[in-house]
Amino acid sequence: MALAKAETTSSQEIGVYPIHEKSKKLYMSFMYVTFISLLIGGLMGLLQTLVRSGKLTLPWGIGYYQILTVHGVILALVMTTFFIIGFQFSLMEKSVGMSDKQRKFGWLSFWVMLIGTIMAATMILLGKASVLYTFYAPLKAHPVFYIGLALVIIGSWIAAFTNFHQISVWKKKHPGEKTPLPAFMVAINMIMWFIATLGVATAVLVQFIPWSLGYASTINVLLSRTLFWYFGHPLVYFWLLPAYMTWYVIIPKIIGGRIFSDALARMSFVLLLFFSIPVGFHHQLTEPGIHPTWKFIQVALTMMVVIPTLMTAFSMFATFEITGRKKGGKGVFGWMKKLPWGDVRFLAPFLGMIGFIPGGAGGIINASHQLNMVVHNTIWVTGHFHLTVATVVLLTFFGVTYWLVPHLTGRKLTPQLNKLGIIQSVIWSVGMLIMSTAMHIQGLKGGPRRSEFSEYGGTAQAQEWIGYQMAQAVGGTILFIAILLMLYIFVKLAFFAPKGVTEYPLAQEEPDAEPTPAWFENWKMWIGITVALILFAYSIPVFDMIQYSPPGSPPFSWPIGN
Ligand code: HAS
Repeated sequence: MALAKAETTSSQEIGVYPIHEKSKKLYMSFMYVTFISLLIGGLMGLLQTLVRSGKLTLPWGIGYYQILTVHGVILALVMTTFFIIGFQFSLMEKSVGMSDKQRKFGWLSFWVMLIGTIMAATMILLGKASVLYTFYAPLKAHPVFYIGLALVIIGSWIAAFTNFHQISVWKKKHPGEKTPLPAFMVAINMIMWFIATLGVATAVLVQFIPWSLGYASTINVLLSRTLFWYFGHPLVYFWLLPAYMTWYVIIPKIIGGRIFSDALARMSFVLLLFFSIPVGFHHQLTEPGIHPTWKFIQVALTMMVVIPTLMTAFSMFATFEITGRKKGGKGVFGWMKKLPWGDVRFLAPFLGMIGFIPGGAGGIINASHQLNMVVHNTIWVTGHFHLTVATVVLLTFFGVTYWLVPHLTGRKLTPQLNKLGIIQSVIWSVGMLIMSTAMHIQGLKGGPRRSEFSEYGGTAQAQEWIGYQMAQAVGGTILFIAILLMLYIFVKLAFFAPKGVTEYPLAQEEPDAEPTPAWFENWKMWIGITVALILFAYSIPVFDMIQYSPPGSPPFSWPIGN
């Protein structure tokens, strides 16, 4: 059928391709690494809260910063990236298909990332890279740590370009059609990821590796941190966007509804692409050497990134209400009763959405320059990101696990496992509520982040913090119980649950949906605007950092002399 020039087909069947048996092994491999990482990282989290409560001293000379680095790197960088790439590959295969050759590249990306992870993790465990996940200069790690991280990035690029290839092959076979929504979303996330990782890859290859090998005696600290945060903020959206994919295209199907608006979903993803990258300075508001005008500009752009998130919240409410009313819900809130509260595939992500209300509000506080002066480098920030990544994102990923893993292993989520999942989600939420509330309050009282237990010479202010640190240990312990429960459910779904067919729940558009404008397929325009915004926000300050840099720093390592 010929298409009108200004618009593409409105209604399109999504998810028509089956997932090949060979692909299932690949995606499960990503899931195994994810859940092993959850166990290791979670255990380190528990140890940290216990150490900070003053009730535990680490044995065998293990350092606090060593376990903090394992915790951050394994959970924030490894677990998330493996889950996201595995999940995104599955979305891509369902919506645009995957060839044997593309699958081989999928495996290549997996192995490159895994080898990189093992290299970095070994150095951290040997105590040669206690530099935390932000690896701020002038703290220096062993060169193998940086090379390992570079491999993880390269592996993820292989995945990104495989995804782009999948779309381009599909588009050749479907001229004039819009890219299926899940594939469109994956493409946006991977374009953002590729552009963002260019920053951290530059820092690692040009600054850190030569410096750690001794080829360069000093490092430009401000530039390295800026390149890190150029990547570090889009990193948090790289975590969030797969959660949004789930909210937009999976949740409607699970609750028995349809996608609220294909065009709105695409628009929010495009806006997230624009505004996720040129905002890294909101992590560096206290950093000297960056002119306040550029900080102001990047803070203004940060506030813009809130818009697509609020569009997402609006879309979720609309999906819930429309579906609830179609099912007979009456009155102002009667539709809420019609939502499937007993289905863990819905409940876990929903609890994540609730967590985003305080988590997002905290983000806006962080981004407000004056308020940032109060909370920066306090444990408030740790509370913020445990609400966002460890609640919003992770509970959504758990929600995905309940159907994706049995779909891939040919098993079924039994009513008992569903019930256990509900218990898990509630325990997780309670643990996180206790831990992150205590972190937020302690942060407002000046409690620092990234710090071991100390009474700071008996000062009254530090005494005030101890109660909150105890509460964090209670929350951390509850969270660890939830992790063990999640691992039990994962193992059951992977190996022991009864055999059967589990649906891959992809929602469809409303049959009479408004057509999605054709210009959404204008990738050159989206990438062009993104690059223009980045050049605007970063060119002059980065030029200044290079041109007027203070003398660089020699390396420091922890423990001293390491
Ligand atoms: Fe952040 C620090 C600002 C979102 C993660 N952030 C961090 C760090 C991490 C992180 C890991 O401006 C620490 C980095 C480090 O180690 O130093 N953040 C923001 C802002 C947002 C934001 C403005 N952050 C996130 C997300 C993350 C994340 C998402 C992970 C996934 N963040 C900052 C700043 C700092 C920072 C500063 C630096 C602080 C410092 O000084 O160091 C925004 O994107 C937030 C917008 C969100 C909303 C919420 C919308 C609500 C929704 C839920 C709807 C609910 C429904 C259900 C539909 C406005 C979508 C309701 C149903 C019912 C029935 C009620």
